Amino acid sequence: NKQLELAKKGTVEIITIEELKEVLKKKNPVAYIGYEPSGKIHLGHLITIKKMIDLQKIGFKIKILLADYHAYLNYKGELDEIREIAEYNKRCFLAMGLSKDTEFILGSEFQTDDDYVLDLYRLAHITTLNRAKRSMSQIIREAGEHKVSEVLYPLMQVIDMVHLGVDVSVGGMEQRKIHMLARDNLPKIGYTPPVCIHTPIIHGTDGSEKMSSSKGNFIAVDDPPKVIKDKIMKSYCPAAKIDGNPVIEIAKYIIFDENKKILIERPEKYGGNLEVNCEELINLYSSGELHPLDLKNAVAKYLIKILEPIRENLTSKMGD
Ligand code: IYR
Repeated sequence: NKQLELAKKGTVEIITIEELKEVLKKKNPVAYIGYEPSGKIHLGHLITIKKMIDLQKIGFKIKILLADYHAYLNYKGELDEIREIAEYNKRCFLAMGLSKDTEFILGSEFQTDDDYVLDLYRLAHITTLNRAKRSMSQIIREAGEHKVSEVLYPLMQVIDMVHLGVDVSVGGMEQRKIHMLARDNLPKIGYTPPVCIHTPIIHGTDGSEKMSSSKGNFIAVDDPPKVIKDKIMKSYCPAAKIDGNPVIEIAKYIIFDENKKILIERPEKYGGNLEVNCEELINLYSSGELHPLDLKNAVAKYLIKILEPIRENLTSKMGD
């Protein structure tokens, strides 16, 4: 089945495939993803938006939640600043190629509705503090003392799924524990949880756990070519190492998502040019036959090409 193949492409896991098959039979299935508005939209966001575009292509209606209250609860700033950033994020997401009928929703448009809040209390009633806290381990902003907002956040994310009427919820692997909380606890308050699709997380250019706008270890979708090249050249990229190597991840999740094969240009004395698919690249690199510098040059070249239309879109629409 072509639809299912496209839905699966590049994902880490789908919970569950059987349920997804059922959802695909529906007339107007809905898929959603939420983002805390962020000053920089980077390759981590791009991986998930590309998945939303895949789902859009196979007939899903797409809802993008600009989670302003969530960002506020996670100490990302004051509400008015966050909403301004949300506007910019919406332009970035559209520039990445989502179609015009994508629906953008601010969390604050519905997250204080009476029935939303009542469901939040019902979920709070049955969810242990421990589980709510654990679900935030990869999402919470590093801070000193733990605040109640930390447990409000995941409960709201779970209630979002039912109040936005979604069949599928998409997120990076860091969202997994919140999704599992939804899968386990929504049925206890009378709701059917959505199918969960998880995409890979990309490491920061410094090799740290994830690319994050607050850590300055990202490549933004609107970085100019020179900046992209510079950031790739300075990226953590240990020879012969695949795991946790952000340059390899960019190749695997972004470049090979759009190209079957890539051309690696090398001087004759270092072995000359190579044309490789993803598997071949990974084999060559892990055997040490491909030097980090040659890998970086190729990745920078292709990444610049992929990001160019997004940047063009954004800058030409400036001031609209
Ligand atoms: N937890 C997400 C933001 C978020 C996602 C969904 I899906 C929501 O319903 C609400 C918030 C993040 O880490 O950015």
